[in-house]
Amino acid sequence: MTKKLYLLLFALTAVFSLYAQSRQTFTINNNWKFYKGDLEISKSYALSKQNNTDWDIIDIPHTWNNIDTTDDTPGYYRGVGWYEKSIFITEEENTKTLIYFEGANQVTDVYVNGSWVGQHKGGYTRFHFDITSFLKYGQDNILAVKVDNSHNIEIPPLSADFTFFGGIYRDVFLVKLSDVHFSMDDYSSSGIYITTPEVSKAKAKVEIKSLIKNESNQSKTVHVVNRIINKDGQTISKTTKKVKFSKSEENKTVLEEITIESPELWSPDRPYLYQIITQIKDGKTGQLLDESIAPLGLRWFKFDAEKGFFLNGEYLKLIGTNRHQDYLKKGNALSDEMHMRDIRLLKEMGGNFLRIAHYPQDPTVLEMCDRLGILTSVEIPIVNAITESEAFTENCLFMAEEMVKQNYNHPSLIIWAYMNEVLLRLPFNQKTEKDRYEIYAKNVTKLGAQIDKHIRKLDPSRYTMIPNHGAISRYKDAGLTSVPMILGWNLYQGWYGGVFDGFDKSLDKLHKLFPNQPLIVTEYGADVHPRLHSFDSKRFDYTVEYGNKYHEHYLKAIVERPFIVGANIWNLNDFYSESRGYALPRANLKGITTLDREKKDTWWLYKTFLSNEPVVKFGQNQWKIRGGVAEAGKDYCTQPVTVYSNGDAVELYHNNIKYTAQVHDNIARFSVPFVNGENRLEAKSTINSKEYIDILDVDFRLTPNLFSEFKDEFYQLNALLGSKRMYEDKMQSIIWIPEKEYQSGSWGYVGGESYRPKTKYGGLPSSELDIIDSEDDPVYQTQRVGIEQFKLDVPDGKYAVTLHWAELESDKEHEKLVYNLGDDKVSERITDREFNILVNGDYIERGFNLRARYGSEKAVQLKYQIFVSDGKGINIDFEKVKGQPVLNAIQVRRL
Ligand code: GCB
Ligand code: CA
Repeated sequence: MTKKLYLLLFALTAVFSLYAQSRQTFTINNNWKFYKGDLEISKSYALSKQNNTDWDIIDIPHTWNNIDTTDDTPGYYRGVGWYEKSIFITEEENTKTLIYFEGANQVTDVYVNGSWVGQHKGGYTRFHFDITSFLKYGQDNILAVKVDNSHNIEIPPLSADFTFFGGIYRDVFLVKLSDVHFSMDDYSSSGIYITTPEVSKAKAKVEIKSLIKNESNQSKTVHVVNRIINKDGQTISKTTKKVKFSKSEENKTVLEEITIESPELWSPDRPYLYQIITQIKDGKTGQLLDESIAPLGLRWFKFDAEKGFFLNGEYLKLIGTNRHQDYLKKGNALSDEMHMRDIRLLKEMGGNFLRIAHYPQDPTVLEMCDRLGILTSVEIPIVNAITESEAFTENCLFMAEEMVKQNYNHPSLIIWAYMNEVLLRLPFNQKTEKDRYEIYAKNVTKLGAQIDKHIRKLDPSRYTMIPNHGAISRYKDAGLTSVPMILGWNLYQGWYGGVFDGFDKSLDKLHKLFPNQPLIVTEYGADVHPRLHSFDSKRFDYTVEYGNKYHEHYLKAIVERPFIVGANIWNLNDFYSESRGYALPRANLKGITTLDREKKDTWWLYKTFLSNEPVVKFGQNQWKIRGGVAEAGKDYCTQPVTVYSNGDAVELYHNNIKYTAQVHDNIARFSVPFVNGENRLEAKSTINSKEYIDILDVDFRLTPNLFSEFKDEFYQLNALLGSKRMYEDKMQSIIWIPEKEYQSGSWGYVGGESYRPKTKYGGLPSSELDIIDSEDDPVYQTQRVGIEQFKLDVPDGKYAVTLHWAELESDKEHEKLVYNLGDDKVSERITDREFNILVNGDYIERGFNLRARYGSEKAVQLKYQIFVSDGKGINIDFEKVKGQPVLNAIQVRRL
């Protein structure tokens, strides 16, 4: 809409509001009182007066879990929180007042002046209450809202790999309506439903159905005006319908059909949006009574199980991400702009597909997808399991209807989904409780079928989908795979278990098993901590390099197969998940951006492949402090460097030397001899006969191999024991490098082996452990067990040696790898250990017992100052008393 039109509308509304109101919608987000805990509500006075301590003043969006889910203590508050706000209501005639929530997690009760107005169940859909009859006019009114995010077996999700932040975490509005208005009673929808039963290049048929409510108790004649305006704000069609309400008649459905000749089509490349303005006007006075604006995107689409997806008759591979709605330290309480930013991030990457998982999100998400041209699916949060009860079923169906009706008018939306990996968390053992399991599986399928049928009836114009996990036969045997139109698969071969090739094999197997259903890879991903690196990366080490390998393989496999109609990376962003320990505690790190939306390498990998824009970008471009050991007889250390490019070749300049590499699958790979200190890398690539450049400055900390041949003065060594990882600590500006074995004249460990948790497949990696009292968990997550010595043949001088430990043998009951989609078996092993520590022959600790002194998984540091003389170097001995001595990391600094 143009500015002029806005002004005009605004002026009109202002004029009419002199004698009556059309719709007014405004937030009441600011200055609520908030109390964490439950209270008894009373009619006579405000809750906050009755209990006037412990109330905070907060603004909405708000959650009470943004901090307690990020700390070292497991668990987060799940219970009741009370919100209270006083609002002044002026004397107004014929005005309906609604309170409208975009979302609150998860059960919400609304009270006005101490009286209960209503309750809403479910944390991710919108809802409203008509509070007109509860209000006192010309007075202050007390709004009180009780929100409860306790575990509730009747409301999905029962469990899931994300934090269930409690609170009123999306905008809350007051809506003022005249007594004839579009009805929001239909599951808090807008009351307007737009369909396009026929679209082609030649013409488009548009159907506009509006639900109108007359609350005046009088007969009424109104005019319903529908206008379609194009992108430039010009009206291309206008229709008016006269509608009569008899005295007792409350609701009417008004249907309008409009044909647009030679329509502009909507697509990711050109997301052309019309708008439909629907107005209700008084039949006598012409006064505007209500008004609604909806986007109109004209497109048609089809999924083909063999050939893929077609939009407006043209083939389109759908590639994009999933998205969770949280952000660093904010939990799920985000501003509209923060939601919008994420969708831009996806578009900027070249993505054309978004799975809004695992729940409906803020309205701005779909608005942005309409505007930017991103096709979407939305789903209700039935995750992992169901409850076999009528109440649960009812809530699922209710949520499904809310989802469909509230999001009905978005052209970007093409798929309704429900039930994510619903046979992952089985309440009954498939073997030992076979009979009971089979009943459960039947109930799951029955529920799925009910939801599917319900959705198809509500909206026959879109597809339905169920995303399953990799245990294919479970879903097939239960009959669940024949329920939805599209099958989604969440596949993690090479992460939770198996190897990358297992992914390719699964895809081909799925196509054979389900030749008539379109297949989407609804999830795939690997956890990446952007500060962890390894040139010998392994699954579950959380390194950038492993994540890169994973996505390079998966992307290729997806692109090669037309029958894979689409794929969604898990996930656009890292997100909070309380049950996870990991490299960065309490978060799932499979995002291609971080919790604060720093772009990981994988984001660039996809951008280079998907985007039409020229890309030349260093991989590992956030890795500014590198480190490594000088090669024998040399004063440099050679390390791989990658450049993403959609050109044919890349030239790389380093220290006045030029290297050239061909681009394969969007990557040029180099080996660069890094010298101590500043290293400027410059990459050049010619794309469409223009040259593009990227520059990366690396601060390389060269560590001596033989101290005697090291040119620069030895300053510092930071080594991780039992590890092949490197960890960049930006805050302290240091790089941790992997251990190495001691050799004469050099440094390293003597004896011992890398810590391996005793599990079936090497199982629960220690990189899963949440280390207490450290922000640098990776420093402590690995260790050398049975270490005898750590030696450095440093020159004479004064040194500070810091030894770092954490006992990795847990003494706690952990719920480990909750989202283990492989089948690693976890077993606990508890050993006790005691050892003596000697530095250059002097006992500095005797009977050192980590667990006894500090407990397990707690970061411990001991710093010693040492004078080295007579060329003796530094010798740290570990003498075993009981069990095996360990060391997690060591720092040696010259003073
Ligand atoms: C899944 C789940 C998702 C998890 C993801 C993971 O399959 O659908 O909720 O977060 O795997 O990272 O394990
Ligand atoms: Ca919002």
